[in-house]
Amino acid sequence: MTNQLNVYFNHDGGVDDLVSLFMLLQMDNVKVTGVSVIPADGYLEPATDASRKIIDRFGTYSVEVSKSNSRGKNPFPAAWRLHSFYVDALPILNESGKMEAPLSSVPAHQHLIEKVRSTEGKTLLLFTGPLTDLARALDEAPDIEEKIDKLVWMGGTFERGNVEEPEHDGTAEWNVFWDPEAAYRVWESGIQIDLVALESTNKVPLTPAVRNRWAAERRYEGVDFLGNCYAGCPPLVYSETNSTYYLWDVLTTASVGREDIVKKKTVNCIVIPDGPSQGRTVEQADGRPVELVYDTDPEAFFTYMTDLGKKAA
Ligand code: AGV
Ligand code: CA
Repeated sequence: MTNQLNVYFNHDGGVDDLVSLFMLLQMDNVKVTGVSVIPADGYLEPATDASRKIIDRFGTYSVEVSKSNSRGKNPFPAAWRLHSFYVDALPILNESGKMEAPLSSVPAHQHLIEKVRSTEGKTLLLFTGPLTDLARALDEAPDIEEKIDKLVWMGGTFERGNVEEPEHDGTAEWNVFWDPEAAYRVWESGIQIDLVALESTNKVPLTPAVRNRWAAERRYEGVDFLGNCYAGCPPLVYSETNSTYYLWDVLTTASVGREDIVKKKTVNCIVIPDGPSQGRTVEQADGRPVELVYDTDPEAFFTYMTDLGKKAA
């Protein structure tokens, strides 16, 4: 296949992280060069195993998976992290009784360095959890910067945050909050950043209507898989709660395969590394530029997602 984008994917084991992996593997214009798992919004073992099983069941080529040994500053609620066990246990991922996708012997940040260096041409980095492994990779191997096409990251917001924790003022998005210093470090690099912030992901909540759409087409095994994954997540019905699920990471991943479904604008901003607003992204004239993904077309997005689900065999 010509014109394929090399994509290295680091995720943190949430339902939408694992669904993102499933989607990436269906994209004709993407070649996944490696996957790594950081135990932020999930637990390391089930999130790694689920990743390998998704590659085995729905991928068409071999992809190596690496475990991160990074730890964050502000842990995710256990109730959210437990979703990783649920996806890992889905019967469709366990039918073969085998796990064949190779497991790397090096931790995620070194795996990233290894894959970026050994891949011909540039690599796009897709991150749907905190940036800890990238910050560590840049500290250890600054040379990789020139081989990175750009970073597409689900993180940040310039509106209301989604962190509701004691000792925090609620202005941050969780992936920044888990390790604010890592985001601060990446902001100091010269890498182009596409920031898929809450501004756009707020437009793609999980709703009963979306679920019904997948249910109606569950005769496709890939669409049935999507429905089953999201069966464990609370949808948006009356009003938002702290557990309401959005398709945060899936929108981020879809923006890699189909740039036309999102709108971007350049924003100069900084990351607050500590204190009660830690993890907040703030617009500032002398801050570093990022491409803020501030809007999407939800209908085009859900159609693209479901079509990829139909494609999976
Ligand atoms: O802030 C969004 C990030 C995304 O990478 N994660 C979930 C997505 O994988 C954290 C998060 C915020 N609210 C949540 C989250 C919720 N209600 N349930 C689970 N995770
Ligand atoms: Ca995530």
